[in-house]
Amino acid sequence: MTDYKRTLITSALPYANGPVHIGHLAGVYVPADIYARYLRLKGEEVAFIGGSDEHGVPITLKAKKEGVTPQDVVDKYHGMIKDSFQRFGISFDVYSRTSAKVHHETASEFFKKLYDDGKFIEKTSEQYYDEEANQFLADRYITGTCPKCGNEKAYGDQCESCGTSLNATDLINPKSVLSGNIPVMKETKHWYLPLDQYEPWLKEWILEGHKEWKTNVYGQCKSWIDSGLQPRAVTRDLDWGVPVPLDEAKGKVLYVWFDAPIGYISATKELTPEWEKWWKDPETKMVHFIGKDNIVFHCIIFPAMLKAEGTYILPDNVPANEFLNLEGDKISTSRNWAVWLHEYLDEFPGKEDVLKYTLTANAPETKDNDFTWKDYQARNNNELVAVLGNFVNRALVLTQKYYEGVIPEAGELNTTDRTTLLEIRNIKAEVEKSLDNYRFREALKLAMDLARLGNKYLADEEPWKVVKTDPERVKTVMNTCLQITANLTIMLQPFLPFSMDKLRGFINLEELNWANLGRTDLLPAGHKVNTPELLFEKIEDATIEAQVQKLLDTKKANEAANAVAKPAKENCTYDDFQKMDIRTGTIIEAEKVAKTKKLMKLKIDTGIDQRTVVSGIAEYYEPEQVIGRQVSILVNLEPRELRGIMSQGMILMAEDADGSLKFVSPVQTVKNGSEIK
Ligand code: B3M
Ligand code: ZN
Repeated sequence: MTDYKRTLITSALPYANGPVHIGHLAGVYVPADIYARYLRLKGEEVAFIGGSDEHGVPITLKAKKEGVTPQDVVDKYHGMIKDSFQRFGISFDVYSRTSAKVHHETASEFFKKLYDDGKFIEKTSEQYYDEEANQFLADRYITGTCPKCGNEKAYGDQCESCGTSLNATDLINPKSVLSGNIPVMKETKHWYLPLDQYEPWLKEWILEGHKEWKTNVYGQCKSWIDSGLQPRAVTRDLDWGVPVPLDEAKGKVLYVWFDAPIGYISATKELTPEWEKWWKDPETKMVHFIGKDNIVFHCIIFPAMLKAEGTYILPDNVPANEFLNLEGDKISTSRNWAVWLHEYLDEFPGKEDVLKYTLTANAPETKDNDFTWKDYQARNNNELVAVLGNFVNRALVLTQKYYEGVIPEAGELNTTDRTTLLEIRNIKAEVEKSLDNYRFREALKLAMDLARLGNKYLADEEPWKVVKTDPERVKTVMNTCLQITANLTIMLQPFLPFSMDKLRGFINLEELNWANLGRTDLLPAGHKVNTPELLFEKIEDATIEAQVQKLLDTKKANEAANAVAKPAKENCTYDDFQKMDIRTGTIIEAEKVAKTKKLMKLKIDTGIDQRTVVSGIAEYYEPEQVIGRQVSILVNLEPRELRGIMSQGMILMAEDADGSLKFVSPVQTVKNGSEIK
């Protein structure tokens, strides 16, 4: 494992067309950060690379929709993403962006080298073209009906309803997103990376050479390779991206998935002039942290690009994660179904580690997993507070109480003390094994075992009782507890960096590297510790309920937005309609009907008379909001008694998608009693 000199850790570059959410964090950034922190703690040389992916069609579409430039869109979200990562404590060594000059140059040179070396094939093909917009239509610029499931809003590259990946020409009734017109076919030339030529090499390199990759990753690679690889176009007809550096390629840019992974290289250049040692020295170990939808790009296409270039190293591992769902539903930016990092940071100040902890404990490492606010609360209250926080708090409070914060001599250890302390080394070895194999949730669980061990030891030894009979023994017990506490600050540092910084503050300990883990003399006798504060606080039900309510509101808003109108009723004759006498009238008095939730008693000036109508609007309006309002009223409806009140007629209301009622009123005031026909 460690015949490497240094580790290059890359994390997928998030698209700068929206903020990051817990799905991104759990899948990519939290595990990558743990890994980077762990290796640094071991004294290894690490470069942890991040940045925003600022190209691609969704960004241009968003810009169009908002009436701004693509650069405006990426400036906004890059700033936002970078800031929230920083606040959350993702310890990038560099966080760059693909609209940076260094990236345009790097990607451009990379393409040129492959071009000059004859690594591409050129192909002219027919693609959809919008004659009104004078533009070739990239996949996302075309919508139409999915041939598989009939969804009418499928994109030219994918149907988001059934998940099928499509070619634009597969769509039934294709339409240009730009003009709404039916696109025509027109010839265009593009450059392709002939992946088929790399098939034998990929088979050897992945299927034979990397059997240790995670099952989900290896399996996806195998199925791609087994189903036969095709040449992939690496250029597009688009005006946003890295221009293709060829005279004959005016108006074309590099395909976003060609330039984005090169972004890792550009970011490294931004980090250090010695970037080449990170990318070209075989003694560098490269690891890509990504989500499962990016596997093919990082395991097949990017390696083929690097191989074609010829001077670069290849990834040693690609520990891709599955997806995190939220309260049982797929996270979705467009449906606003997410916990957004920037909102979390604002709403839960000082609780960065709680989210890291929950996302790691529940990481979608081998299968899709679910984030629920209840689980978040339980992890905090039952694990961080009740186990870890409780242990260190008791250890430190007792040290204050018995020794005014001065660590007592260890004295003579008995077998329990010795086995307890020895266990630190065993746990350390287990945690290392898990981390070295990218099993972060297992590693965290093991690391927390040290806190559990401490708790159990303290509960078994009961120093608060023994102190009355054998104060010498209590010194040994407390010394042991404090050594465990000191070890916890090292072992949990990669997972809970903010909290361990805080804990080290409590015990006046500097940051120690991983090699010190297992030592039982980290805090020498005579060393003074401080009065502790709480390391973690209990999260109350009300806090969780508020978050759940926020999600329920989102769901309701989505349902309302998606609701389809009911089909029309059976036909009626004109005579049927003529029977109804609908007039305009003005509400002149209003009061809620006592002991009902829905009913309001209204007095209406109908132009014919003044009459009483009982209407079911009280859930949506207050009486003072409706007095003076002109409404439509069916005046010849058979009078009927409601709650002892004679109701003479009916006010017409429109029922909105969420079930709420809105008045049907003339746009301009008319004379009361005007017929509606
Ligand atoms: N921006 C896709 C994504 O966020 C893409 C990753 C690029 S990594 C080089 O899923
Ligand atoms: Zn479909």
